[in-house]
Amino acid sequence: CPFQMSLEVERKFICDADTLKTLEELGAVCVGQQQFQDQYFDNPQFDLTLRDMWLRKRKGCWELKCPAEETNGEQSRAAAMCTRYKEITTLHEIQLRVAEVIKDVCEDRDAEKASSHQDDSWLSRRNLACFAEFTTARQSFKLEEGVQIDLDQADFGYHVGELEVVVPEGGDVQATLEKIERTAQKLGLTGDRRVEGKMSVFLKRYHPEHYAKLLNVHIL
Ligand code: V4E
Repeated sequence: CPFQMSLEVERKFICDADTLKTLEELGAVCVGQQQFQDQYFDNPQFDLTLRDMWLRKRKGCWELKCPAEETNGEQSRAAAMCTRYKEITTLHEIQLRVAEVIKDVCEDRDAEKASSHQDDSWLSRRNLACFAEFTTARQSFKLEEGVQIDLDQADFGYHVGELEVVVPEGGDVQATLEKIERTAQKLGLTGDRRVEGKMSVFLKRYHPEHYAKLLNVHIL
């Protein structure tokens, strides 16, 4: 498949009993419902996540989220409420990025040749194992063009909303932040602190030591 990389700008929000009602009143259109399982991978030293790199398998496909470099003019409050990550979905590119961080740990030099999204043998070469696994029920809505609103219910008991915009290469990040801010205002989101994602809550609960380390280095 072709090399695919997109920039995802996201703002999470607290999702409560009134959220669905608000969306309905605003005329948001439900664009889908789905359930998916995420498996997140790292080595025993957590070399990826300690660099804010998130390798996961979702619906049979590999995805790697890496932090995006900040560009000028993004010090606004709107920017502070959002996260920006590059999402890479081409397996070969994912393997290259992972290899930059985790050097060979086993001798099987053929492990990455012609691997597919279904063939997981490349993981052992990098000593990668699943450290988090959970299922999400997601309802998606559209209100403003290009902004997806996801309401996620994770199976370990955490409910969170997300405003997400995918920015094409060379796209206007500042305009995207403003668009997300407008949507947030329409939804009446007044919080001025970032809301925790599913992974943050999962790690706090099931890997408290690693969670504490990520907090210390300001990754969570
Ligand atoms: C923890 C984390 C990442 C893993 C994916 O997290 P999240 O965006 O919560 O997943 P999800 O299911 O919403 O993915 P989507 O379907 O939108 O692709 S990627 C980056 N982080 C770190 C992080 C952070 N430091 N702060 C916040 C608010 N979110 C994520």
